[in-house]
Amino acid sequence: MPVSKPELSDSRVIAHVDMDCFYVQVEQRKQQSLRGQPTAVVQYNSWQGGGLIAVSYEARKFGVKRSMRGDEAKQVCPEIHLVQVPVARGKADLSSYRNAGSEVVAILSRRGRCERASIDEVYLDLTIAAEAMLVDNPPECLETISEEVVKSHVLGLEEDGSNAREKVGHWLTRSDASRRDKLLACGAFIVAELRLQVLEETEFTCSAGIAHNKMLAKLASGMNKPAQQTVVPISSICKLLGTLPIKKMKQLGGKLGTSLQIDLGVNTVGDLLQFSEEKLQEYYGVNTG
Ligand code: TTP
Repeated sequence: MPVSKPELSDSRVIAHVDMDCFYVQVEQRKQQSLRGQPTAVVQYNSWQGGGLIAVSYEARKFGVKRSMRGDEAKQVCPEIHLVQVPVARGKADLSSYRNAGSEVVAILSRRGRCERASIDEVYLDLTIAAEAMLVDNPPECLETISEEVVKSHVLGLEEDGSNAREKVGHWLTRSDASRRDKLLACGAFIVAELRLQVLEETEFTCSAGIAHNKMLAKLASGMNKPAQQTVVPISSICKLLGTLPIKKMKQLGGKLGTSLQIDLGVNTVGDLLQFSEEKLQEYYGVNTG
């Protein structure tokens, strides 16, 4: 079900959940001896060892990258296990990955509406669940908080130093926080619980971003991988977007983004904010501007 229409609520709580090195995890579950081993899934075409399409985090430590072929990966990491993608009728058969993704969606949809964004990515609308938690079981009244929640990253909180978890724990349970931050904190609790359920029931780890909209949630889910989650409070947005390359913004990845870079010297969202709407309309017309 699409997660796109604004809710009646004053602010939505949206999570973007992205599985870690997904095809590898599916193959590691089929073949348990691969767990914890440097592993990659390669395309069915075996030329030069096949192109890598998914690389485990253990293999990434050796410098193995998705752009490599199997032979090259073996050079940088001789102990890597290469698993060929399943093949049916001469073509890659992705059904085991698709089904594994559906297992995860079934678990996530226990707490909110899910929109599957790709084979291993899901948007989750947690607005209703977070609002209910804030009324029935607010974070500030919890006696204990799980390890998984305090391991969250909260953008804008200084994370260096030994007391990062204490700071996160404090941020999540502040009684004087704004309603929006409290809703995000509830979202963080719910997502941490869901990620643990996914791990217990499917053996898969995933990472997540928790924010007030889809774009920010997606941006955050990739910031701390694997098996971690990142929260985007409103107060962190200006800094986050200020340095964000415009090419990463939805609809600016193509020609328009290139024109902004070449013709206007705009490289980040912060640069773009220096231009008035009128100025951009002069360059690109009323609608696009
Ligand atoms: P991704 O989510 O891009 O990457 P990933 O899950 O392997 O790793 P990460 O932890 O960095 O998110 O892709 C999901 C799966 O889609 C991936 O496991 C394999 C498949 N895939 C392809 O088959 N071809 C591709 O070019 C890409 C990018 C992914």
